[in-house]
Amino acid sequence: MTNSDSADHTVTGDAPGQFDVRAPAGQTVTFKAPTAPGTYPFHCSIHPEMHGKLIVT
Ligand SMILES: [Cu+2]
Repeated sequence: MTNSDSADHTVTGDAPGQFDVRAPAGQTVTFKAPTAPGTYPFHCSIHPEMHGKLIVT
């Protein structure tokens, strides 16, 4: 994934141990996503008000 923002962010699964990757500002990083189909809510550990959903199909 690419962080196009000017601030660092993380993609951290809401459930402990799912996935947690730090994406520095302006950089592209990879992480190991869950393989089981489903919807995985995540947040940014730097900015806890930021939320998203990773959908594995
Ligand atoms: Cu953030």
